[in-house]
Amino acid sequence: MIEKHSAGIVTRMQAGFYTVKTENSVFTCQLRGRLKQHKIMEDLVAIGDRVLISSLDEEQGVIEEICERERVLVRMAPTTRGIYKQILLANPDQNVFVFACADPAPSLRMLDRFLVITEKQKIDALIVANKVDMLDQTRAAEIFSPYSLLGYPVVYTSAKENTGIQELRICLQGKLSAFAGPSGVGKTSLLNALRPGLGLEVKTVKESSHKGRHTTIVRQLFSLDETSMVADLPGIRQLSVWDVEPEELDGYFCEFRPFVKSCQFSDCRHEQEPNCAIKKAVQSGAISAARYDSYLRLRRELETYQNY
Ligand SMILES: Nc1nc2c(ncn2[C@@H]2O[C@H](COP(=O)(O)OP(=O)(O)OP(=O)(O)O)[C@@H](O)[C@H]2O)c(=O)[nH]1
Ligand SMILES: [Mg+2]
Ligand SMILES: [Zn+2]
Repeated sequence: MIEKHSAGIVTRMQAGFYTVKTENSVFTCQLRGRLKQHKIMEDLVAIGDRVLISSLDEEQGVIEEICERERVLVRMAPTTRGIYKQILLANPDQNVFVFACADPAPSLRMLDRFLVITEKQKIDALIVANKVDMLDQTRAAEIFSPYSLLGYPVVYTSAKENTGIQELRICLQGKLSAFAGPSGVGKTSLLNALRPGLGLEVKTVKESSHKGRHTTIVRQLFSLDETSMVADLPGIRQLSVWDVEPEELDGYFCEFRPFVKSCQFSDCRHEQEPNCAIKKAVQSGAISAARYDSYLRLRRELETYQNY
């Protein structure tokens, strides 16, 4: 008997079942037992993974192989049993970090952490400033334009009033993108605006926080057209980075890089050391105080992990 395996991509996962889209069909799959044996502290399969499946019938199959990942959007997730490597999306071409201009107020510290992850993994980043209808344009630009100056593209949108949607659509074309960000910023609403008729559930920030849970709870990939796919991810409350050493952190704050080599000490932590070029750059305004603060906080957090 010839075993017939077909290639596909994981588009959804829930409670041990994976939806796999092959060239001509869609299968609900479970994981072959032997694949479950290793790596208990990380996701074995993630959406975006390319897999080989064998079909049991027209609709059901078994995942036999997981192809090596080119890139990952990954975070360190706190669990009661310790730290866990959570793969938010496998093989993204681009990470889209969605924040609201207001309601909830943008957490730039979280954005800075997302940017560290994307720099470490060498994945292109796009920042979406949604809910522009809630703030005047000048104020929105004050918040987000420092990131354009750092070289990260920013798109201003309102899912509610349909502004900036076409511009965003163009940025997503031909790519597999992750929509990541806090809860309630409008990730799912943007998807609904990008693909009218999708009709995904959204809830007001109040409704969802009353229930103490997020509206989107399943990670899932959606096609916008033949070549463009977006992963709608559940909102993130707190973001910790995976596999970043404290010593390498300054390399992932892109505007720090040109200064780092001018510090007196090669292992400068940019905190209390004399003749620190980073601190001088903060004083002169070449590096913003907010970004420096994000760096310091994350650096201290990473140093505490080292003691585990
Ligand atoms: N004023 C305004 N409200 C918006 C906009 N986009 C989304 N909302 C509202 O914000 C709330 C949250 O939207 P969602 O799309 O569910 O947010 P989400 O980021 O997907 O949230 P999670 O799934 O919990 O991560 C809903 O009440 C939306 O109607 C916008 O551009 N302007
Ligand atoms: Mg959502
Ligand atoms: Zn220094």
